[in-house]
Amino acid sequence: MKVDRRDAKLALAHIYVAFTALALGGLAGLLQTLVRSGKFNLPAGISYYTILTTHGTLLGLVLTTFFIIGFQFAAISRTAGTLSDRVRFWAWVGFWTMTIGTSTTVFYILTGQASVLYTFYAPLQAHAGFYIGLTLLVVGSWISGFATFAHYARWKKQHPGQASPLLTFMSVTNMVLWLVSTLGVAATVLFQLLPWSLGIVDKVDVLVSRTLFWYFGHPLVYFWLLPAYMVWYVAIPKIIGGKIFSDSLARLAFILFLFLSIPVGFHHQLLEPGIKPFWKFIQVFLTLMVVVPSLMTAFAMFATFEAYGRSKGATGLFGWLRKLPWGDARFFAPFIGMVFFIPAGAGGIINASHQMNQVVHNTIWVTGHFHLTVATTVVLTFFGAAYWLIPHLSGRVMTKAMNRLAIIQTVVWTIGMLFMSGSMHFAGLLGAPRRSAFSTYGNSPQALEWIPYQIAQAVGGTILFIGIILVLVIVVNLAFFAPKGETEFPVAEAAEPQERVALAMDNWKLWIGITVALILIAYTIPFVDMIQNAPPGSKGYKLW
Ligand code: HAS
Ligand code: CU
Repeated sequence: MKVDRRDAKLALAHIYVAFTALALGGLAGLLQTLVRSGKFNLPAGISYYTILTTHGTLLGLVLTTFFIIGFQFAAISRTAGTLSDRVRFWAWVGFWTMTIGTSTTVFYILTGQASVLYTFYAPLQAHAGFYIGLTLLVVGSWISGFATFAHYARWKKQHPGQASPLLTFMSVTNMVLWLVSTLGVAATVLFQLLPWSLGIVDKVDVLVSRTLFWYFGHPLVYFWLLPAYMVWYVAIPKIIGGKIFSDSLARLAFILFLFLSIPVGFHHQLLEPGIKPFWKFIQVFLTLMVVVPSLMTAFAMFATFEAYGRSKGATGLFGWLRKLPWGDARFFAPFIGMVFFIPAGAGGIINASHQMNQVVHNTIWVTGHFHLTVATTVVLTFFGAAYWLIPHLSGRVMTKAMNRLAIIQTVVWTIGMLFMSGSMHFAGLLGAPRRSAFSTYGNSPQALEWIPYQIAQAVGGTILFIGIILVLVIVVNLAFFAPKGETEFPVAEAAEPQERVALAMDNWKLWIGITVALILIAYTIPFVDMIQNAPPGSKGYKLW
């Protein structure tokens, strides 16, 4: 099926911004690992924290949000029909709002006025322009969210009694998750951080602002993960020539993410005072529940691969592995992402276990954890998707040479990340802090133990930077230079379509109702506690 040119342009615009962010953010990442190796100093008095904020914001918040929204517009256009002119118009308004917001934020970061890292924890205080830019980024994404809902509503109206297409259902779920969770970050920015940075108030309640941040910060990581799961559930089976193991299981997993992603933010605050252990316990329990839909996904992936392999005559426990299309980068890159998610998820469960969190919290172990989850599982899946999505949108085809380069890119990424994330995990267990520049802490024996691992991180970071250059070469080729032709947006069929179950799952009132109820249970009492027992608040600090 040919894509509508106007929809293609919309999705491509998002993807161009995403990969521009990858280029700049990746360079910042390289510089950071070099600084932390102790062998390199930044020129011209540039602060390590400026570079760290650039890296985290551009890759964690900009690359992801733009790629995801671009991908989802392409996905709903592919599965629920060409966008209406009105939806497309609002989608462009969302795009430009996000882009202006991003440019504003990046300006204040690069000019050294907002070195507050991507989590912008109070009492670190950035220039107001940083928060205003972020607000525009979020507001723009809301506009895109409502454009997505409008497209879905139109499809439902035109197809009474039919279940929504799976990818459209998934995109809607992800945008509902995003809308409900960004309310937290919008609240802290608009009511706390912005007035405080403008000097309208001079004190900020740190615990309240961090709590509102993590109300958003955890679902944020699932907002990144769910589009990767869309690729795994829907595109990968088609690419290998198989079927979706179960359409209903996939929908159920997504709904469980909607329920359980938000009421778990305290697992980032386990070591913060001011929250009663009981509420931390409740949220840790819910965190362990949100592991379930990922385990369901693992099960479904294994089932898809095995069913396909056996249909091709594979025998034995792992015979199906040999039947998979290893030479196809559209499969290989996401598959490596899946393999990495096994240790990454195990690390997450360690983090969530209260007692073990005391060992790893605020150490570079956590940085290792999220370089496996988001910077490998999610990002390799996005790269794998880009290898068909970009030519699909640009009206071109990927050549054999580019496919080979993409396989090499995946291998380079794997090696780089094994070095970098591996040594982060080890150094974290030895107590090396995260979020800090190079220091030997007065040649303390413990700090000297970390240095070999920091050098290994710089080796990994350098290899990863080569990986970034390779993927940028491929992306530019696919967008502008590859031979003209048609590339499909792969959408697999379900092995056993269950239309009635799927239709019953288009029940948004119930899903949003349960989501809100769980949030109220997990947050109301501890939040009221925080407000009632609030300390006097803190003035702002600029420590860089
Ligand atoms: Fe996390 C911190 C707990 C998942 C990202 N996490 C972070 C931070 C980020 C992040 C960015 O409880 C740092 C935030 C900051 O700056 O402070 N995380 C979890 C748990 C999970 C989890 C329980 N995290 C993610 C994902 C992320 C992400 C996904 C991004 C995309 N995380 C934590 C906690 C902290 C934390 C604490 C705070 C730490 C602290 O103290 O600060 C779970 O959702 C993980 C479940 C996943 C699985 C894996 C299932 C495996 C699958 C693959 C199947 C493979 C196949 C191929 C089929 C159980 C689906 C196999 C083929 C073969 C041949 C083998
Ligand atoms: Cu989390």
